[in-house]
Amino acid sequence: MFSISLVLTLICLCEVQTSLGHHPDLKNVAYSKKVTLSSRYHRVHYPGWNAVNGVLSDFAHSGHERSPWLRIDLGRNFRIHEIEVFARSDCCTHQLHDVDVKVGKRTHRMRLCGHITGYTRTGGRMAVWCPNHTVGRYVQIQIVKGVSNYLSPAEVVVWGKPVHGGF
Ligand SMILES: [Ca+2]
Repeated sequence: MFSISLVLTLICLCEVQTSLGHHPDLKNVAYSKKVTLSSRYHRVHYPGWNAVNGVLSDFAHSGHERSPWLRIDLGRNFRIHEIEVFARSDCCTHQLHDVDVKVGKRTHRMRLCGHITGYTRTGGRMAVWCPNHTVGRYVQIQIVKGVSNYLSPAEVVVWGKPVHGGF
């Protein structure tokens, strides 16, 4: 026999799974996927995986270079709707600025999904909405302005769904 509390618990769990504010068909398809950084700040700390672990208090960190990038391999093609990039929450918002967000079925054929101009606040969120019918396996963010930069996002969230329905 269902109790009211059990029903409420189930409703809450469903909301966590689908994330408030997004269509229920969409999920963060980047979560726990493979991440490649163009370079590493540290041999052990701040790996690319920190950008897809669902934790906003840690971050991935590239080395110092002109146009550092971070690429997520979603494992297979998804229909991509929105991509959110969260800045690190402890400091250094200047390390996340002027970013190209690209999506592609192959790493050498990436298309621009959107561009983020300027900076955000500490711990802030930037987002781009991809053109309709954007499909891809790889998502890449890259700083495209300035002579020398670090790239240190706390999290990259990719809202997508399977190309042919069903997870
Ligand atoms: Ca993180």
